[in-house]
Amino acid sequence: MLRLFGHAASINVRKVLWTCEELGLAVEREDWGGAHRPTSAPEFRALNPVGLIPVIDDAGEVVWESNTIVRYLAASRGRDDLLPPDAAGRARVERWMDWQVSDFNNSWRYAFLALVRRRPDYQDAAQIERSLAACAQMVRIVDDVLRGTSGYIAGDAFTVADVVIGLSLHRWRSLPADRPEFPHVERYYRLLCERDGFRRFGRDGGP
Ligand SMILES: N[C@@H](CCC(=O)N[C@@H](CS)C(=O)NCC(=O)O)C(=O)O
Repeated sequence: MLRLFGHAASINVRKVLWTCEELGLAVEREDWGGAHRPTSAPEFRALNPVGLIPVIDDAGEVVWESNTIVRYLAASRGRDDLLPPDAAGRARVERWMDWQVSDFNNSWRYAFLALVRRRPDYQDAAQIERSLAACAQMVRIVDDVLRGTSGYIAGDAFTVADVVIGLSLHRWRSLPADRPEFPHVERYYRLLCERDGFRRFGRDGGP
């Protein structure tokens, strides 16, 4: 069975769990990272030299980096609907995934650690405001794009890009702060809520 290393409060672990749900894959998860077993342990470093969760072991194939894992799972199971096999189709999906893991994630990080995780080392009011403003700017971009699609972030059909963008939007919506309203994002969120995987690992899976 597919093994997944990482605790389930992590947004990056939940990307993998949601993808497994889309694929109908059984997964055996072990708690690592956060308050669980430390990722500095030598047996964890042997799996992932950069010491971050999630990591998977798929019958001996070890993969780390959440978006890479998501792509690997879709491609290895032949799910061309979730990740097109041609270069142009892939690029239309992957660009959103790269943007999510870099710009979008980094925008909400400070505010999330301050306001949701309540980390004492993340309580600088000016940085919280900057983070909220930067994140709103990212969500506005998504809203503008969704206005022009009839469904999902990369077009008319659900793809793995929606897994990672959907979870980031969920995090944005969980920030206890004044947030601008984005009607197309709200419509998209309701659409994602029709999927078991998003309900389990997004909407009901914690902030
Ligand atoms: N770019 C990496 C980021 C992974 C990451 O930051 N993981 C965090 C949890 S979300 C982590 O391992 N933190 C250390 C820990 O939990 O002990 C990915 O997408 O997989």
